Amino acid sequence: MNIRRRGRAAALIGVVVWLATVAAQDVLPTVGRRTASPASAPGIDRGLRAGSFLRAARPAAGSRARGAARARYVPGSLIVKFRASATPAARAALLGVVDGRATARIANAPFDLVTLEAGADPEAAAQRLSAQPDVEYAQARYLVRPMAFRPNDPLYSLQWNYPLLDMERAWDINPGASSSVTVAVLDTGMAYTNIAFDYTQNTPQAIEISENQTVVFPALGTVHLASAAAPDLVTAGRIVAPFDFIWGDNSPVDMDGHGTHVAGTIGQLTNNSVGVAGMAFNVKLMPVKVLANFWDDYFLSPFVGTDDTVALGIRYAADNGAKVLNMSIGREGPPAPVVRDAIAYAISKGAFIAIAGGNDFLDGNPVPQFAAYSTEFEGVVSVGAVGRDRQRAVYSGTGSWLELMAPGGDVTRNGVPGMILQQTYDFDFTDTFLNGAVGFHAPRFDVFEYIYYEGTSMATAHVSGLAALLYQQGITKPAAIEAAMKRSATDLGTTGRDNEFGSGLINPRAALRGLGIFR
Ligand SMILES: [Ca+2]
Ligand SMILES: [Ca+2]
Ligand SMILES: [Ca+2]
Repeated sequence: MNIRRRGRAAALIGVVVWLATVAAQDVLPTVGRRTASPASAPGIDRGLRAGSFLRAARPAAGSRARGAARARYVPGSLIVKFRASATPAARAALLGVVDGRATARIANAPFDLVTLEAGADPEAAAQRLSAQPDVEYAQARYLVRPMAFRPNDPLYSLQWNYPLLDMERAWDINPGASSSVTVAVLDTGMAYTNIAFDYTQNTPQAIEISENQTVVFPALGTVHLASAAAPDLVTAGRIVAPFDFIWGDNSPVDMDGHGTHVAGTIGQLTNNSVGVAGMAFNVKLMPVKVLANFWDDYFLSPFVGTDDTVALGIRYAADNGAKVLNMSIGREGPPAPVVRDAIAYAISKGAFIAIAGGNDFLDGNPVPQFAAYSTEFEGVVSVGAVGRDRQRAVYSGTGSWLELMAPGGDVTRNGVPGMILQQTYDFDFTDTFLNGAVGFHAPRFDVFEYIYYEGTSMATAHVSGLAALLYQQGITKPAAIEAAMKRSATDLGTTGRDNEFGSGLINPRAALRGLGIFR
């Protein structure tokens, strides 16, 4: 019997997936998975998580028709530019054409403002004046509004994390980066394609599902597991160079949901009238699976997620053109020189790396690997989490290694709506092991929902998204990206850099506007 310890935290709360410690590394299994069919049916989108989680009862503020019932122009007034040849007498005569009462010349402006009789239609009056030979143009005084990009995604109003970062005005400067930028997501995989595998397990498996709790799960035999692309994440051309360092092939199917949730915050399809929004919604995504979770363990994946798989993933991503690497992963314990080496390599290849700062503040606040390396490298940033009140999330680790903050959510202070909403698997269909051996059955990886997670994992995804925006804007050196983020960050806590908030909360708009200084 094969006993594996798992570092998985509560399924509902997408805390950092700590690397599992392996009791004994197994030889490559003769069972495992094999491709059953290249494609399965498209994913099923079950919408916002129901039950104990917040329902989408309120209409999304962003779905209201913008400006529908609002005045389009200032009543009773017009803008007119008279031709230079028009005499004062001619100008006065023209007022009569529109029942105008007076004109006012604006200092240093080549046009006049004409006051109309109350109730006059400025558009009709403008049309009449424009037809006059002494008038170059006439128009109503149309109201101008901020062009802040507000995504039409129906659940956007539940994503407090983007307004907290002033993303609507940041997207005005750079709307979601572009497909020229690839972000690698080193995680539990990603729901990136429609594919099915046969998995075989003929032996009961003893698996530690939480600390000091090991359950013997019955053998499922050979099962046909359908996986699907997350409907609000994947579109044609979105995915590049997927690879799986847990199964040793190029099918990094997410068998957990964490990686898919993280990928959503980085690049969820946005303004597509579906679901939620993401930070850098035009980037390409590279799923790189470096972590195993329950189902990988149960079906005896050849690798389980250790420092070496992480190192391989980092090198692979850098070698295959990813310019931003998201590492919402970590562990506590001794340093990982093999990962440090890989980080240095990735930077030398021009890749920026964001690493989760760890969720164990309340559990002794250990130094998180691999975030601890961030202060050694310009171009690697460690990320802590704030809630919607900008306070440090209670779980978010602190220390001299901490560099920047981003929204990660805090259920303890702000409730479930204070967590980070994204699309990933409906865990009712994946976590059939939650009740132990009772009711244990094969999972489905093709049923999706919008669900709240919290953690420095979620915070890290925002930093990766901002890195992609900066890269596309022309700040391409990893060190320059880090410098731009730090110099533009909003200081929190005690004045200046501190161990609780690092350099502060990322400020995407300010970072994007800092071009030229940091380029
Ligand atoms: Ca969407
Ligand atoms: Ca750094
Ligand atoms: Ca501070």
